[in-house]
Amino acid sequence: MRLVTTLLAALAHAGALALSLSDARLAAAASAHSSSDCAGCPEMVAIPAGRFVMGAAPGEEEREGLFEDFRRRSEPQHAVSVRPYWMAKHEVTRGQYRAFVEATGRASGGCFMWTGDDFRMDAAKDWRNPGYPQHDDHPVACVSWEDATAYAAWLARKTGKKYRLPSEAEWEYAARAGTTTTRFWGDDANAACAYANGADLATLSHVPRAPEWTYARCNDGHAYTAPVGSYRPNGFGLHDMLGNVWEWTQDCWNVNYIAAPVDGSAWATGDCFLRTVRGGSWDDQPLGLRAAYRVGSPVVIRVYGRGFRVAKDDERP
Ligand SMILES: [Ca+2]
Repeated sequence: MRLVTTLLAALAHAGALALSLSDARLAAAASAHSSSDCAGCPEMVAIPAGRFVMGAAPGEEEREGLFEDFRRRSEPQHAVSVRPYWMAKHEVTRGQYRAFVEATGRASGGCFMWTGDDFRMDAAKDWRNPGYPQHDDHPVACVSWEDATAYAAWLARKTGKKYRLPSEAEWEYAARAGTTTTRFWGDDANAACAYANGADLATLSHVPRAPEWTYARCNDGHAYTAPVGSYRPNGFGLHDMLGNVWEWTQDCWNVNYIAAPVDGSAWATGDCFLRTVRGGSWDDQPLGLRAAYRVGSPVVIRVYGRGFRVAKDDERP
């Protein structure tokens, strides 16, 4: 096992070197191939095919102070090959979600809110009012996996294109954008404020937290959600892959990566009442804003810091 881990670490290092040389080319290619399929549709970025190492590097979870019960869920690291696909440049906004609700009559109602010591359902909250100030250019929150999947299906019907949620592997490949560090900007959680909206000094002044709660020791300017695209993009030209809101993926929940798919497809077996969410949100500690971090959650649950972004099949010849 130690040898395998060492080999994977070496592979990750080699991959970082290879990809760092082509980051500029990849970013240029991505920006040259972004498009939108309709007025009001999400702007989509063409993500090139590639191979990457998925999962947390040995020692990362301990270094980040991840709670014991949550460790080993992003292991073992494993190489994954990904075909070309499209990924939304931004999280789906409240305005985009509103258009979907107005067109389809999609119901909503109730959202899990942080009360200071626990998450509790508040029947009066929903995506229109997640319990904190938002505008239509902020990411939609209080949407379940079922809501997110219905949005993608509506977009597919509307445009004739194959919209869907990203697989978990596609999500992490997009979030890393060729990097092998803990976060796409590096390992330093306290450098987050230029790149991601997480729990920071701004959040600390607005949201009640337990004394042991940690936060980025910088100010990102937003106590709650920020307008999408407020922070620097990653090497693929994608914004907010970490922070702002958690993002649903297609995959059924599995408690670790033993026997995980290695072709970039979604994991269709496991506990499919739970699906994987990624990226962390505006109220998450730095340990939650990591490329490798993953959580499973019931498909029907709406949470005040959780939204999504869409992906699309690449049907270009
Ligand atoms: Ca913040």
